[in-house]
Parts: sequence; C-alpha cells; structure tokens
Amino acid sequence: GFDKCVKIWCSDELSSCDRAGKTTQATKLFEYLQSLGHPVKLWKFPERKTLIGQVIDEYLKKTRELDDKTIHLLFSANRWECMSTMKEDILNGTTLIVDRYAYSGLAFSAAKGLELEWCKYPDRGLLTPDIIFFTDLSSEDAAKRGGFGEERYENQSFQKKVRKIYLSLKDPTWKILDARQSISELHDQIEKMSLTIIQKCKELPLKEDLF
Ligand code: Z5A
Repeated sequence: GFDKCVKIWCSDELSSCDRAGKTTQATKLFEYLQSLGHPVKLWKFPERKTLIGQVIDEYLKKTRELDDKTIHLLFSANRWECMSTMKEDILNGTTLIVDRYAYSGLAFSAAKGLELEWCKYPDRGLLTPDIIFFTDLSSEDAAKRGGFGEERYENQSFQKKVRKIYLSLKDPTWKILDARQSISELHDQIEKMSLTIIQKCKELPLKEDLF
C-alpha cells in the first residue's frame, strides 16, 4: 500500500492526437490507483466548466471564432487558472493524472503555423509532469475509430501535422506507446510505469519549471 503521509509529487500527462485513447487510459489508470487506496485525481484540459473554459468550448464547437493567438492564450490561461488547486493537491500527496495539458497547446497551435517558441512562452512555469504518456496513432487509424466528430481540428490532414509536431517535442519524460494495442495491453504498460514513477517521485521537490 501507499503511505498517505508521504508526499508524492507526481503528475502523469497523456498526450496524443484525437481518438488515440487518452480518456480511456486516463480513466483506467485513475480507477486502478484508486483501487490501491492511493490519493489520485483526474484532470482533463480544456477544463470547460470555467468562464475561460466556456469560451474554449464554444470555439471548439465552432459557435465562436477567435484568432489563433487569442485561443492559444486562452488554452494557457485555462491551465493557469487551475494551477493553485492542482498545486495544493500535489502538496497534499495526491497524484494527478492529466488528460491533455500544455503539449496539446503547443502541438495544435504550432500545427496552425504559430511559431513554437511563441507558443511555449505563456505555459512557462506551469507544474511539470513527471512522466508523459503519448499514445501514438496515425491519423488514418484514428479515423477508423468511429470517424471524426464535428469539433474543430477533427480532420485527418490537420491531425497528421499535429502528430508530427508532438513527435518532434519528445524528451526523456515521454513514453511513446503504440495506440493500436488493445486497451488492456496499453493499460498494463501505463500502470507499471506509473507505479515506478510514483515511487521515484516520493520526497522530490515540486517542479514548476515547464518549458
Ligand atoms: N487543444 C488545444 O488546441 N490546445 C490546448 O491547449 C488543449 C487542447 C489542452 C480538445 O479535445 C481539443 O482541444 C483537442 C485539442 C485541443 N482537439 N482535438 N482533436 P478533447 O480533449 O475534448 O477531445 P480529444 O482529446 O480529441 O479526445 P477524444 O476524441 O475523446 O480522444 P481520446 O481521449 O484520445 O480517445 P478516447 O475517448 O479514449 O477513445 C476514442 C475511441 O476509441 C472510443 O470509442 C474508445 O472506446 C476507442 N478506443 C480507445 N482505446 C482503444 C484501443 N486501444 N483500441 C481500440 N479502440 C480504442
């Protein structure tokens, strides 16, 4: 079991293109850690419930138009407005699983042609994930999973660009997983690596130095 008195600074981020199984895997990991009695919370960005989140939701549903830089900054502000709550949870020993985070901001905005360095700046200093799982799926395979929906970005040529940018961003905290595997095969790998990183992160200082 886990010692609840021990501080565990850990956050897992799941990144990837559309339909690659992030939400499925994030939920399974959440349920698994919870079944072990481990303090854990699940976040999903954009957090559509806040005021900024509502504007983002309208943009994604195409009922509101915003220029590329404005929406980029709003996605970032949406993360910042959640930071104090997330930080408090981590300091209380809770592991956070985050379904999309700042790398989504980079990949989607850079795929529109915005300069990568410009895109990084607003997210600088966010809480830093200890491990990032990238469930990698080609846009062709993604399209086979019930087809794309009606939201903005849900088309094959754009997802192809996004994937290329994601893969150019990877560093040693990234674990690239082949999303064509079954849900349980993927979960087994994510589960093992998460338990290892949670142990490793015990008593390490909080990291707020993203980008
Ligand atoms: N965005 C941005 O531009 N800037 C930012 O800063 C942020 C986001 C944070 C939000 O979409 C959009 O905002 C997103 C990026 C942009 N746009 N796109 N594209 P969202 O987060 O609301 O939606 P999504 O991330 O695209 O999620 P999704 O379509 O729900 O995909 P998913 O979470 O990766 O997949 P899933 O829901 O777990 O699974 C999809 C289907 O595949 C489902 O039927 C599953 O049962 C099935 N599935 C899952 N795993 C498997 C396996 N292993 N085999 C077979 N079938 C599977």
